[in-house]
Amino acid sequence: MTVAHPKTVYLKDYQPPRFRIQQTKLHFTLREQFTEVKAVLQLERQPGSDERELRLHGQELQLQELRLDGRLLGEGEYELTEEELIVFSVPERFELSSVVHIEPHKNTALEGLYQSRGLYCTQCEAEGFRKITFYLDRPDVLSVFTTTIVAPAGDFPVLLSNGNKIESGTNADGTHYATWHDPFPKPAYLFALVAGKLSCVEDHFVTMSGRKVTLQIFVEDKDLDKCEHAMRSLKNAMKWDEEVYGREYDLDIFMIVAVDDFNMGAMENKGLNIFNTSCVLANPRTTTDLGFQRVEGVVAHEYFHNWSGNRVTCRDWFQLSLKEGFTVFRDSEFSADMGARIVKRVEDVQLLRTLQFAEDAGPMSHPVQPASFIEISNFYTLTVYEKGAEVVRMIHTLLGPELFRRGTDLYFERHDGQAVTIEDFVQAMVDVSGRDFSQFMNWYRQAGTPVVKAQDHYDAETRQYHLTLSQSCPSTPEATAEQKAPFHIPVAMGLLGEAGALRLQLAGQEVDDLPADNTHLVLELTEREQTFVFENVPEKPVPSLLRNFSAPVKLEYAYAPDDLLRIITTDDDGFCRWDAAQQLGIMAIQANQTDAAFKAQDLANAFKLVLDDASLDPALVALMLDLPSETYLGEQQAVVDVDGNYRARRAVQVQLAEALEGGLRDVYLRCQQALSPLGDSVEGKAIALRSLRNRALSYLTLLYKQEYRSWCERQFASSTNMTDVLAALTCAVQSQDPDIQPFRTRALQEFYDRWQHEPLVVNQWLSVQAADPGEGALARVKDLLQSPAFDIRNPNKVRSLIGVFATQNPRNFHAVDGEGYVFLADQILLLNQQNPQIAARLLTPLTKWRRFDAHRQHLMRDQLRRIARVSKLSKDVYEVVNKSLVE
Ligand code: B3K
Ligand code: ZN
Repeated sequence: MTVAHPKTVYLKDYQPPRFRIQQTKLHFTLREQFTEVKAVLQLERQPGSDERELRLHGQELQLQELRLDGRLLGEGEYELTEEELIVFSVPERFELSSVVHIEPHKNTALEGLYQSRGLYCTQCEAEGFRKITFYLDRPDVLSVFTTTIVAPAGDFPVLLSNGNKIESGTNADGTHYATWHDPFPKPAYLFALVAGKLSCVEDHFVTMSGRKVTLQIFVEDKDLDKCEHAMRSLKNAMKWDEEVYGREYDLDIFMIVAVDDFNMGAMENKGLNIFNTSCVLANPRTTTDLGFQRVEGVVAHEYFHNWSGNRVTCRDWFQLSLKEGFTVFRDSEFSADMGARIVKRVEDVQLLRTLQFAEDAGPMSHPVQPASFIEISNFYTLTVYEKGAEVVRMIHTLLGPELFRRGTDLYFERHDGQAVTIEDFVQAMVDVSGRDFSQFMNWYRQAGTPVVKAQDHYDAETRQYHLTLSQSCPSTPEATAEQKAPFHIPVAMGLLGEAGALRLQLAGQEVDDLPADNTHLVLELTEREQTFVFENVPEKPVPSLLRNFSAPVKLEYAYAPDDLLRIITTDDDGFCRWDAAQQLGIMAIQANQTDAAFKAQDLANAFKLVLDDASLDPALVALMLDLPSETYLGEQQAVVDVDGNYRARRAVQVQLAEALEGGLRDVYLRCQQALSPLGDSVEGKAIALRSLRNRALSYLTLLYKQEYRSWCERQFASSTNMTDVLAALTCAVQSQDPDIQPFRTRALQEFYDRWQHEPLVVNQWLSVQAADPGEGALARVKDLLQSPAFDIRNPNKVRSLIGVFATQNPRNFHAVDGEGYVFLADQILLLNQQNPQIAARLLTPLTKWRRFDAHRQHLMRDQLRRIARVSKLSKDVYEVVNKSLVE
């Protein structure tokens, strides 16, 4: 859709639907040139409404026939616009039947019904169903669907839709058909259809009430060896949701289909999840450990939606976080339970602090419950998902696990089968706890990342410790800093003495009422400034603040290096330990840039303690040894110092490698030894060891020594799992060692030759090169764009090459000649018509122009303006470009 001046939709304008659709009967005939869709809808006016005019959504549909209660409607009885079908006069209860033609093979936007490598599939969320048939395409219209698919039996042996298959058979003309019925009323965005040549892996799960559910994963034949992990993850997720949330699956069958061309990770269609191949296929030979973890998380996420999203759905799209924030919280706790809890937490926080905080501070900043949008596809954001999950996590922290569970029980029970709001979710929490959440709602309604400043004072005479917390929130498009009301912020904390955690006694508390091990507290900051006084504090403590990242805020406290060392060595909160290492890393990098007192050698001393601490999980050690990314460093600066950050970070890495060489060698060899009996296992222990070993290798290859070059070569040649192979290849590409170049060239070629027929592996190969910080990377990316390894119609390839270049290669993307920006804008303009959702996503790095120096600002804005001038902009691109150009 291209619209000259797209209109803004507001939450405050919400109106309930005027009609209900009791039954939806769909009949698809798949033909080579077009698909015929017949829809028979049983409609009913909402009680209390006297509306006679019926308006249905519909886009790019060729209407063939329209009948009301069986009578063919004449031209004067309805009107067709670009976006609607208006039937001028309808009775109270009636049947509307329509026949339309659509052209899935021409659908490059991958929204609605489209083809991916010959396979028919759908993506309807948020507003794709209107590209399939005329309908009330809004989440608060729930209907019971029966779907028949007719297609040539030879090319499309598998025909799937939601619910249970109730009929199938063959026709004399070589076609066959299947009819599916879904007994659960659902909004149209959860509709799905798949037709094609697919193979299937089958298993089953017995639910807590003893029902046997058939589980099927459909993939191309060549991928049958990559389904085991997804199946295991699915069964684990089903069990976990029963145990942790008391939620049981409700149909007799649960299907997953893998497709190659998909705009995002996966989609939770009722009973028939459709997945991007990248989020379902996994085999150690082709998939990294990170890939395995992603499959586990996404499979669980989509499964969890069956309750948080499908059984209880959203009233309107402003409530998106109702299902997404909650479901991300659920999947992240699931992953934490399946693997290393602290590692998962750190990864989530890294994502939030580098990318969501940047979104919150940029021109597209919006509340978790947005107040308006032009194109809803632009609001599937880190704010709605990740910050939304943090907000649910805070409710969990404030209520504790038992009350929280009572709250979710009440929510599911009260709203089963309904389309509800974020307020309904919070109300359930209020009702079980009796607590007041009115101030807490600011988290949903105000955008921006709050800043919490902590200051303290210790009085040795009175043995009192004063901790003063104050909060503020920067201006965002919807409100200035002054207009913002204070947030209700849970600040989890402890106090560390020289010999470990101190007992906490707040002023006014009786010692006898406190448990002996009272070393952890959740303070609730609700005012702009509050002071908390602790009694009987025996020594000046180091505060351990925002434990487990208890709120999505920026915490400011003037830690001295020694304070951070104390946290790193004695805190029992893994997040605070990791964060303290990050802060030391920032100090060392800044010192490199400014010549301050804290030196890389001091950091090396701290890292040595980490390396030597046998009690730490190797995966956490690997994370602690990783310096803050260039992007995160930029986040801490008023004006991002692109070149300085790259140079200083690299310099500190080299100094660390030099200072810690012996320790890193030991670690590499020790991990290698520990791994040998584990082979290519993808269990937690092996994953952790590989991550630490590969961290060591990445440091050692910065030393430009023959010995480590040969370690790298050997690892590349002899490993049989993709994690280790790709880590070695990445080291060769990232290290600027001139003597590693011959190996690098050879390895890249060998890798491609070996894996060219595995698209997901080729994508990783594209990404490694896209992230190459070296000179000439852009030219190589452009060459790759023309190579058979790339295809601009495939979103995974676009993300792997163009997306990675623009987001993970700051040095080349932000090159002073502006060529990186021109390149990105060129690609966006190519994609604008073809796939608007992907085009709009790619814009993100350019929208951050305000964060850079005047020269780069100018160049970035030039490209945004160049895009804005194009007359046929999709709504998606129009919204992002125009919002980011607002002065
Ligand atoms: N609900 C889908 C996202 C749909 C995005 C549409 N543009 C996947 C998920 O969050 O589970
Ligand atoms: Zn989701």
